[in-house]
Amino acid sequence: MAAPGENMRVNADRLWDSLMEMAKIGPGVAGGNNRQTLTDADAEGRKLFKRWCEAGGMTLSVDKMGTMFATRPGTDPDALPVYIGSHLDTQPTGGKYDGVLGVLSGLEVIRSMNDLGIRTKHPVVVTNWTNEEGARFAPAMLASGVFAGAIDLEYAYSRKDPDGKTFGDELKRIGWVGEEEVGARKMHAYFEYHIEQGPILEAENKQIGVVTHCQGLWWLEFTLTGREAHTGSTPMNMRVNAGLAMARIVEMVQTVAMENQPGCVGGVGQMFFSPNSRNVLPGKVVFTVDIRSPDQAKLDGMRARIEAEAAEICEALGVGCSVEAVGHFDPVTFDPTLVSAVRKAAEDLGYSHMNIISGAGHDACWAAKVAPATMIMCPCVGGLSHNEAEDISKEWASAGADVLLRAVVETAGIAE
Ligand code: HGY
Ligand code: MN
Ligand code: MN
Repeated sequence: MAAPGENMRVNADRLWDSLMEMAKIGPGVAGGNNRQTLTDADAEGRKLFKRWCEAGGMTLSVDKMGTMFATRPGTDPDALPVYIGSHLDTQPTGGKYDGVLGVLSGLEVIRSMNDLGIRTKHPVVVTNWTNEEGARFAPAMLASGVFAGAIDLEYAYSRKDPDGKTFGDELKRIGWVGEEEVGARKMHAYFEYHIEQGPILEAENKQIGVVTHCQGLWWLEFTLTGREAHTGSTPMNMRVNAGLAMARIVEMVQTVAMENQPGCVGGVGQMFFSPNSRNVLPGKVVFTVDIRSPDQAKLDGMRARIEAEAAEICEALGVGCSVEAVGHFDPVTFDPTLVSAVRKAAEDLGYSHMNIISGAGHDACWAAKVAPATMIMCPCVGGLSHNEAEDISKEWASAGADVLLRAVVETAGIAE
């Protein structure tokens, strides 16, 4: 019998089966998932995760943002827990692995420790953060942002989805308002395992991303006010065309991002026209600009330039323009000790690995504000994510989970 921890690997088949089981909940239309936060599908996924955690001997606690914390006790009840977290909510046309891989790999770490008879000094807690995606209720990483004290609970409860439903009402409707104060619990360390959602690891043929940093983000929500008018009978020189202003701003965002290369991105993923009728010039256009960079000065410089040039574009067209920052976090540097634990685990396991900066935002970015935190990444096919065709291999999935298991056990300490 190997000493506890010697043959420390997860059960790859069991992890894969759990991923495929969860993927059946909130199916998309093209093989992915539409399990948006606080929908009935989200509630069903939560129930399944709760059942699995309890079957694994864990106890569940829920906070006032609905975030789920499943605890496996350690031998030292006074020791702060080591957390493993990510999210079960998906984009409307999401993949089966974004977020879910991290939560279910955390569960697999617990299941594997149970199988291997490993007892740790620090407790280990697996976390499902509410509303990581920010697709239905902006901003992204909402619950972890409240947990880190960066976002106010009442503000979070007030956020509205496109149908005007509030976060607070929807959380109550699905029955997942917990008792626990958000952010009351303290962490010894936080790990998040996630697909890369970009092309680098696959292109470099590396199994493991040792995540050292995450780029920062601004979500700038523009509201442009034009004049509703007939698209046929209104002469061109009489138009107050908010749609044209929006088009010029989207083009300008592209220009600003390209002029700030390398190391930044900018684009628009969502826009609303009102009244959104084919033969009515829009009276109102609302859209969100998403800009990101690992460089703080570049990120903030892009924001300032985009807001200034958008105002000029709108003024020239006589279009009203207001902008609100509806999402933000600064670039993140992850904890060097935990980053080294991840790198050592990959080396001990003989997995190819490289340092990487996360392009996407994650709950780990907020966790890093209140505890030592870091991330592990695995490749994804073609770097594709936020697309139902998002794909990974079972081998990629379990390699990262093996690294997670070893890094967590190393950090939580094997009890004598
Ligand atoms: O937007 C992001 O980076 C994350 O997917 N919520
Ligand atoms: Mn994610
Ligand atoms: Mn995502």
